[in-house]
Amino acid sequence: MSDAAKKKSDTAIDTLARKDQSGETQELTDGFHLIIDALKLNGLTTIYGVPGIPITDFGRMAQTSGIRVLSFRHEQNAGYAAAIAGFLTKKPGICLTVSAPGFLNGLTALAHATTNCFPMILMSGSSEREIVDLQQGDYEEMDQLAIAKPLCKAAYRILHAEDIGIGLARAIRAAVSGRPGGVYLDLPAKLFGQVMDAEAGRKSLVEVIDAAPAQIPAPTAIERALDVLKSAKRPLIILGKGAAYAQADDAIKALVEKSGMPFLPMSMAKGLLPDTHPQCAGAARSTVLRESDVVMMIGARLNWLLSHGKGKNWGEAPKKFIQIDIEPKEMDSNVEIAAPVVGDIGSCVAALLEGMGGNWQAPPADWIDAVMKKREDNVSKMAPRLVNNNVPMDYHAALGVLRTIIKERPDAILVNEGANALDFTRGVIDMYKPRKRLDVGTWGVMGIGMGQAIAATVETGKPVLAIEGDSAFGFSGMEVETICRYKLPVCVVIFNNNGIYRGTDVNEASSDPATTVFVPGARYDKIMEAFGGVGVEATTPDELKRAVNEAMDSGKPTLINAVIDPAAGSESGRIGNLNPQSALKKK
Ligand code: OXT
Ligand code: ADP
Ligand code: MG
Repeated sequence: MSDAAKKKSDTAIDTLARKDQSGETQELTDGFHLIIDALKLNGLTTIYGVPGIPITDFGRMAQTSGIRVLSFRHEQNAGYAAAIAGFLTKKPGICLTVSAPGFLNGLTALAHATTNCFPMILMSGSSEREIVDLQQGDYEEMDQLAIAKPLCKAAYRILHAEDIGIGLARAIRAAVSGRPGGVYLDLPAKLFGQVMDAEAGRKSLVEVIDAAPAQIPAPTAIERALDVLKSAKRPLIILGKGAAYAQADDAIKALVEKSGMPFLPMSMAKGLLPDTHPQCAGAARSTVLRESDVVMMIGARLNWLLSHGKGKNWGEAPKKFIQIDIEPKEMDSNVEIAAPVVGDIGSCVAALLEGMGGNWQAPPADWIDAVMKKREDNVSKMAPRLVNNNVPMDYHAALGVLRTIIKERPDAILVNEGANALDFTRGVIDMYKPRKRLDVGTWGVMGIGMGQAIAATVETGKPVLAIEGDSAFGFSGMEVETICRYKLPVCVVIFNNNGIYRGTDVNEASSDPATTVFVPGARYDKIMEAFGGVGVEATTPDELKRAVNEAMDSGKPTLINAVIDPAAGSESGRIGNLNPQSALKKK
């Protein structure tokens, strides 16, 4: 028997028994158990969700059968957890919701997963097809499949118990193969209770073989890319979160080091090589974008985060782009790509390394010197700001101590959202290891915080430090109860500046507060205490340092309300230029 066949026949499916007409006992299974067995067979052993009709019993049975089921307070947070679980593990993260409203709550996260190229499966219970299709007003009636379709990579509905194996196999393949993304799986209530012969059920399950097959680049594409690289006088490598996702860490490090080229990590690619690496150009960002002549993108898109590869941020110098991506349609999406390399990053990087041979010429010294000089200038400009004693604290004072804590604990996972709270943290806190920085991603979405924090520790066993703007935290704040309930080693630091961007806006027109301000002096730490966690208020860098170190040492759920000067931030952080009013002012 092959290993796969053995695993399948060993799958301990919970069965029911009934006597047939001749008095023989027949072993039976049902939809509930077949879904559980199909998940386990494919190594999907964690579910993030919210219970309710028609999936409550399914959650209970899954938990009984050894699947870890984490119940959240809101499906969107469970969805963000599943999405980041996909990023961290390269397996689809599973989110489980009830019908219509629960499904819709999960849908934002599914769209986010698709946008960010994270594999995820949203499994939602749904109402009776016959009633939904005739629009007769069923409980939570909604044509969920039709609604999900445009927001994900693929959407499937399973109507019959015998199709569960195939249905789940299709969902897994769609989520992880090629460019990863979100998949919707519609599970009508009636499916769960459908009964079938246990042996036939067992045989109907599918263990997906080679779910994300290697995609080997064409040798001509590799040659072309190497020719362009060789012609470079001022080369740059940009590492994106696709490179972090690919888990080809050693090969990427070898390529960067062999090339001798400066590299710029996108936000979630920080740490793929340490930010302190001599070739890291993170602190010379504008210089390398503006001055480079050849740019090799590895798992990064030329979208808004890279000014679409054109315009003033990219300077006057003509540029040639090499792009490594698994998605052929990504090429030429914004500017011409001189050397497209289509394939999976592991295979592409390995082929490039081989093609570079033993004596690759390092880039001209004047280019490396110019980049390093800019980097050192920026680093030394920032240094004094990180040790200031302003009262109340500004972002830099608070981040100065958190930066040291991450340096001392490079295995901890940093979750980060907000505007100023995001942008300053990204710049100040160096990362040392791959996939340790998780944040708002391609959409800049607020609300990923607690879901990501929960999944990050559940999936990796590592402690989490979540640095949150006070507004950002509010989108998922109720999940601190979830963190306490599951006793997770998560330390949340809220940069509390009394509002969105700043806490200083005033509404001159009425007694209502301005639209961007919150209750001044709010004590977010008390929320954590309400659920048995540790709450601390920190007004100085020393207090902050002590509280975070204690939390990281103890592993106890902790929330620190770090009081930040309400005037310290700026509108929209570093992307204020995207506000329409700011564009108008420029005209
Ligand atoms: O080279 P130069 O000289 O230019 O310098 C650069 C680097 O070289 C240098 N640097 C360094 N110097 C020294 N040392 C080191 N180590 C170093 N590293 C870098 O620093 C500069 C800057 O570098 P950076 O940051 O790399 O470069 P830059 O130019 O900023 O990069 C451009 C971008 C675009 C790549 C970058 O800015 C980026 O990644 N931005 C992401 C921005 C983003 O996604 N923001 C979130 C969305 S904002 C807004 O939409 C918000 N909302 C609305 C909303 C959202 N989003 N979602 C939902 C569901 N609903 C509503 C809301 C409600 S934010 C928000 C809440 C905000 O309030 P909070 O209370 O939460 O937060 P606070 O603002 O704190 O109050
Ligand atoms: P960033 O925001 O960090 O710039 P993006 O999300 O824009 O990153 O880009 C990630 C890119 O990585 C996507 O275009 C995606 O197709 C690609 N990608 C993801 N996984 C792989 C992989 N294993 N091999 C090749 N490309 C990948
Ligand atoms: Mg704020």
